Amino acid sequence: MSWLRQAVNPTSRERVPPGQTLTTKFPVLHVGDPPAFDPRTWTLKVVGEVEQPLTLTWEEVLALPSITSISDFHCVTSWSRLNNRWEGVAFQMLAERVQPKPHAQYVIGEDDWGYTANLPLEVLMDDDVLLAYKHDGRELEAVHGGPLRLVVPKRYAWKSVKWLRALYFREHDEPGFWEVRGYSNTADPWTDDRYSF
Ligand SMILES: Nc1nc2c(c(=O)[nH]1)N[C@H]1C(S)=C(S)[C@@H](COP(=O)(O)O)O[C@H]1N2
Ligand SMILES: [Mo]
Repeated sequence: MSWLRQAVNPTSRERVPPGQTLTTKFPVLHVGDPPAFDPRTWTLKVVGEVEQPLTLTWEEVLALPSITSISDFHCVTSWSRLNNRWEGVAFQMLAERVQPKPHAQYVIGEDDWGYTANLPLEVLMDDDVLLAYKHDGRELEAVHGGPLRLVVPKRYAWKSVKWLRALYFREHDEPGFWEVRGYSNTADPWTDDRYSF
């Protein structure tokens, strides 16, 4: 991999967690097929243990203030892609709108098909977490989760739900699609925290 080492600066090497290998490509990884997207009927539900539940249309999502965040992406199958430029809606801002109840400790993200991933609310409140509709300056492709995906850079990428349609705020934790299949609940790349057994 020496050619790749040369392509990145030393600081970048320090950004690769244990057991990960850098790629400059953008691999596509998911179960199933990208769902069809109809902007006239698509909605995003932000519901559960919140004071102000929200159902947003595609137009309403685009009308929200947007942020750009550059972050690294680590898949548990061992590839990492640095410096992804994500653009979309900050999770922090959405949380401010819906106002989580004090006992809301967890959030489950869900796609069109029922793929889910769970995270503590605290993890999602990081300022690099967003609901992205653009990647590296271009509209997010369907294969990468377009029209809208969750991006949680500090956790393995399976937590970054593509084709996001709902965020459920919960009092209790609820393991998601990969978590019930043996992947780690916490999924921290820096501690090589891949499996739960
Ligand atoms: N809805 C949904 N989101 C998903 C997945 C999936 O199967 N379905 N796979 C996850 C996994 S394992 C990874 S590594 C990333 C891959 O994102 P990418 O295909 O854009 O690289 O999406 C995550 N989000
Ligand atoms: Mo992954």
